[in-house]
Amino acid sequence: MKNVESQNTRNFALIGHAGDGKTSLGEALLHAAGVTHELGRVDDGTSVLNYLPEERDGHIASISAHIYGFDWKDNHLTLVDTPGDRNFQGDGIVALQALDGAILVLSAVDGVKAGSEKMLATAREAGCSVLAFVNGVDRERANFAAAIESLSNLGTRPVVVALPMGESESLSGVIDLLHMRAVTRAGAGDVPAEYADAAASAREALVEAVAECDDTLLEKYLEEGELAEEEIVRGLVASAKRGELMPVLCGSATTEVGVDLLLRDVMELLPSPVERGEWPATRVDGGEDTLVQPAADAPFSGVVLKTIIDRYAGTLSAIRVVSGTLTPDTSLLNASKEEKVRVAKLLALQGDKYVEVPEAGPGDIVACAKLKDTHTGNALTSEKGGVKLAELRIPQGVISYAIVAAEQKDEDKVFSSLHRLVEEDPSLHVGREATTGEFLLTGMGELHIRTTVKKLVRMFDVKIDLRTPKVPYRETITRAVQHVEGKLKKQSGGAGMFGVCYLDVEPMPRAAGFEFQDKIVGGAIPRNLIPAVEKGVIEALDRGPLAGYPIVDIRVKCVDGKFHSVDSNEMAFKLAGSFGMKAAVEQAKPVLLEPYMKAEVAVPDESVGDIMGDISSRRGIVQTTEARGSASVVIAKVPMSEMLEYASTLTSLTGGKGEFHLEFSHYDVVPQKLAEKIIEQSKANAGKG
Ligand SMILES: Nc1nc2c(ncn2[C@@H]2O[C@H](COP(=O)(O)OP(=O)(O)OP(=O)(O)O)[C@@H](O)[C@H]2O)c(=O)[nH]1
Ligand SMILES: [Mg+2]
Repeated sequence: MKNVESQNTRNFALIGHAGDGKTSLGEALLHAAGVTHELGRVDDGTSVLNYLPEERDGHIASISAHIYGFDWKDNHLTLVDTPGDRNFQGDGIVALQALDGAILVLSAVDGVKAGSEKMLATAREAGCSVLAFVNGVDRERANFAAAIESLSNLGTRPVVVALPMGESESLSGVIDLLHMRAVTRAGAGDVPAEYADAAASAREALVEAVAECDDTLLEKYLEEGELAEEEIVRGLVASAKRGELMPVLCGSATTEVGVDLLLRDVMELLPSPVERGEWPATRVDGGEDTLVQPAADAPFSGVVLKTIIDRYAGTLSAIRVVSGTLTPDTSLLNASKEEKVRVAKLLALQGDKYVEVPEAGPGDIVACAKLKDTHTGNALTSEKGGVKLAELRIPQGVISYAIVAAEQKDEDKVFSSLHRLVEEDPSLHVGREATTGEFLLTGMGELHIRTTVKKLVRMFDVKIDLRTPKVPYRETITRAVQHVEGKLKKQSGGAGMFGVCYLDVEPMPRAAGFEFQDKIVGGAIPRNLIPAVEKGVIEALDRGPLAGYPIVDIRVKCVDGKFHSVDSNEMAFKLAGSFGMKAAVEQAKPVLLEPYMKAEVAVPDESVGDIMGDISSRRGIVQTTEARGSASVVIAKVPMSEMLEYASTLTSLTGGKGEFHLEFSHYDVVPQKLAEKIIEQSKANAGKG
């Protein structure tokens, strides 16, 4: 890694829909920069970016964000190739927040497709400038104009900076509209006469768009009818940073058309860490808000954008340096954990290879091995004069499976191995659902979970079985009741126990949770024993009367009570609280609640009717349908219990052309008939257990 000025550093991600050619484009950029001698190809397993075994055999797709730092001329660039499939977007969403730019890769055949918006939205929130690259212009049925059109639904104005010369098999190069040159495999030259008109009008549209985003430039443009090259570039960089314009390039990753120009425009149009500017933080000493400048001589600060478990190197934390200069063998503070960590070597990341480097400055991305207790998203800083940057946001998993070790003897190993994988992939979560007692593996989708199971076998030689999880039902009350007695009286022989409380309960709105109010006046229950009543109430809420699920959305008021100066104690009032609560809920017409998911189902137009019909048959309510790129997206609220095995239904309804995404929406009352069944079932299970 060259020791370059921050001005000559670029950090960017490749984002976009699955299979549109992000990894291939990454390979083409590495080849164009002279980093790889042969063009790496995803299809024959020679890609240096898709290096995991899961990315190379059978189903070829990236399953993790991969980082590659490289030098080109006097510049240092780090590209992060992210997977397009929502199942695997977790660590890309985190990494993106630590970068300065993104290239949205889209297919020249179908344009922008549903599924790209999440990453695009993350890039924008993170303040990244976004370029678009229309890829696959060499493909049959490529349609550049339609692809540009599809970009205009993204809340920004696409502006073409590279025009394709030819389309499909006749694609021979691109025209660089910023410098009005034709770039082909033979090199750069004059724009051929046959493209002169098209190039001139595209250039005019470009200059006009730039001028319209800047009053000073607009004035000059209106007066002189043209802008200087330097002004166009400056205007374009600024409006792309604000998200007003999206510069669009094009070409083909696999035939390497338009890639040299892309490399140059990454340098020209994406911001350097210096242009990206300051980062908000708080001072470690004192805690005041501050802004961190990306200066090499400032105290060190950085964020962990990815964790890699390497078979030889151990756990590696990839760090984006925000300010200061990091050198080997130093101590740092993990500001998120308030713990000291020791940095040994600094490693530049080149896919699955690591190269030692002597230092890293603002904008550089380097990895350090074995930083104690340090996780993806954490903020690190120097021990003296340190600042705490905002931690990176970790996406929440949306689908859970119950897991059991395939062989009982492996039980401990299953959990320790899973925890290693969770370290590497922050969108995975392992936990126990208290109400059902099951261990749940939660991730971004079914494929994410199934791939994790395969990785467990490959990396740790342990097998787990996946089961459909039990639905986490809840219970609640539907009417208020007053003055319900909870009484404990034990006065026969030995020390007595005495406590009485009176409770009012009332329903609260959905998702309001639980509230306890102390309304005791005149010391009917001594102050110090009221928390015991609350404890008892909370314990009783744990198991509802219908089917043993937790009770939610309830307000409980302790309004009166009785006590005995000798026999009353904490235990007595806790039990009284618990008895009172049970009695009150029984009287307050309890009902069963079930979780609803927000489902987004993206399908070809012709399948929309089938999807809507199927969703209604699952007790779902379709809210809207909308067009996203070439797909139609059906948005609905559906009970979780009905969506546990939706993936196979969707495949059969759409011939494999559908995609769906679920996330928790809300709880609602289970219809009477169904509730009876669930209650019966739970009684039967309780009988068995
Ligand atoms: N003809 C043609 N094929 C391409 C081009 N770019 C990629 N491909 C092919 O498209 C397929 C998918 O390419 P990838 O580079 O793996 O796509 P990706 O966007 O990284 O996919 P995910 O990692 O799954 O999101 C491969 O078979 C590539 O060879 C292109 O410009 N032209
Ligand atoms: Mg890929």
